[in-house]
Amino acid sequence: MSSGEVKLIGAWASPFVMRPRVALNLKSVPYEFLQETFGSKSELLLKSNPVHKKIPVLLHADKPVCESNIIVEYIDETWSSSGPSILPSHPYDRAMARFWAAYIDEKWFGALRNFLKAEGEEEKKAVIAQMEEGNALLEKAFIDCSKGKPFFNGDNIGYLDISLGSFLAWLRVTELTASHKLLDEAKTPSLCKWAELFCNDPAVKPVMPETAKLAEFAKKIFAKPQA
Ligand SMILES: N[C@@H](CCC(=O)N[C@@H](CS)C(=O)NCC(=O)O)C(=O)O
Repeated sequence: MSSGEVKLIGAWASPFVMRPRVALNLKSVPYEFLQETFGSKSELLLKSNPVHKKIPVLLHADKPVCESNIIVEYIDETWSSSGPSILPSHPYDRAMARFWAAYIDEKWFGALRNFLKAEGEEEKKAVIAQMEEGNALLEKAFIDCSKGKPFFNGDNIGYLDISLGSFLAWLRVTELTASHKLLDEAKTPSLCKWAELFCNDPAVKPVMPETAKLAEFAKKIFAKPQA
């Protein structure tokens, strides 16, 4: 079932929505991008993802698929003969990619989010330590997974590249807001090199939010209500 209309419910600024967008680009699948308005949820979203009510949702011939990493796997399997393989071919490498993708969402992103919310120097220092610890783990994971190649997945962008790379724009905005480098060339040289290659990839560039535009958006959504 690889034919049928493809639609993606999402929003340009969402790191989770970026994942299926990169995957669809890698597979050269045309799709209609149905953007949600920040702060409200469309009827279509509520009907398509009644459990979590979150974006992204992929609609393939009107059938919904939810959760960004699951959507990326679905795209890889559905359009398996088009473009490079997104999941690694060896079961062990696939297991490692899924392990680190879960770590990124459950732990690493949690620290990044806490950094944006942290108040006071002590709280900020604690989150920076958490982030540095996470980055060091991911630097080592990159060296192990990439086996000397430019991406986690080898020669091409794959599952884990998409999983981590989707947060790079928000990472930059966080660095800008905090005037603190979170991905440091001296501490994580391989990740820094990888990040540059990822951002410049033709499947990524058109869907990577512009830092200044995202910073403006972040200001709006994190603005504290006036007392
Ligand atoms: N685990 C989900 C997370 C998706 C998610 O958090 N999406 C956010 C946008 S970045 C959302 O829809 N938030 C609305 C809400 O929480 O109600 C995934 O990977 O798709």
